Amino acid sequence: MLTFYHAPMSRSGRVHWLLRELDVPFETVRCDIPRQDGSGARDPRNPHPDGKVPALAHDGALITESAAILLYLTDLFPDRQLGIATGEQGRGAYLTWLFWYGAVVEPVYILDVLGVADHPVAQASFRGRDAVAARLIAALDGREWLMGDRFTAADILLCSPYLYFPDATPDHPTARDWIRRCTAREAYLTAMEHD
Ligand SMILES: N[C@@H](CCC(=O)N[C@@H](CS)C(=O)NCC(=O)O)C(=O)O
Repeated sequence: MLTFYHAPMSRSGRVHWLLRELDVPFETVRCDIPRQDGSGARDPRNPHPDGKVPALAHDGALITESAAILLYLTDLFPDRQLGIATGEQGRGAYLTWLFWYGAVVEPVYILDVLGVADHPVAQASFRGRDAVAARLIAALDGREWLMGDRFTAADILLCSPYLYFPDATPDHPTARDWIRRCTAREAYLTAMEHD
């Protein structure tokens, strides 16, 4: 059984979306979390070591970190074709998108909000918003999804910051059309409705 620790309107929304895409049985534990406005608190039912969401429990294993959970799930259900399986062409690119998100994209946007994205150390380590946008736009040029013809969890993860912070969306029709395609998916709309 899959147990999903979730707080609506948070990073766990992308795991919720993937679970709906996969269309597999799962149990949801809706967790309270401390929110930026001072509301909320750590939920004792949440097994995440930092009290955060998302977290996923499966067969005695606890998986945390959005990208790790998405990869775990798409590997667990390869028949659903929402990831790129080991041995399949494109596996390297798929892993690259997922890891690039956590290692570069989130830090870039957080540094930007903090107003220090132009610091030479930030630039040397992560580049910046323009580089993130350029890489996405180049990858999507003439393609429907990041992995080409197949919608994958990489699209869920990489489009997620723009769903929460629309103003950060790269100002380019290729990016805007991709986000529109992502948010038109039935599973996304179902997840939103449940939240
Ligand atoms: N890198 C983590 C970040 C998880 C994260 O920061 N989640 C936020 C919700 S958006 C949270 O649970 N915050 C509660 C807290 O900081 O205690 C991931 O992507 O899974």
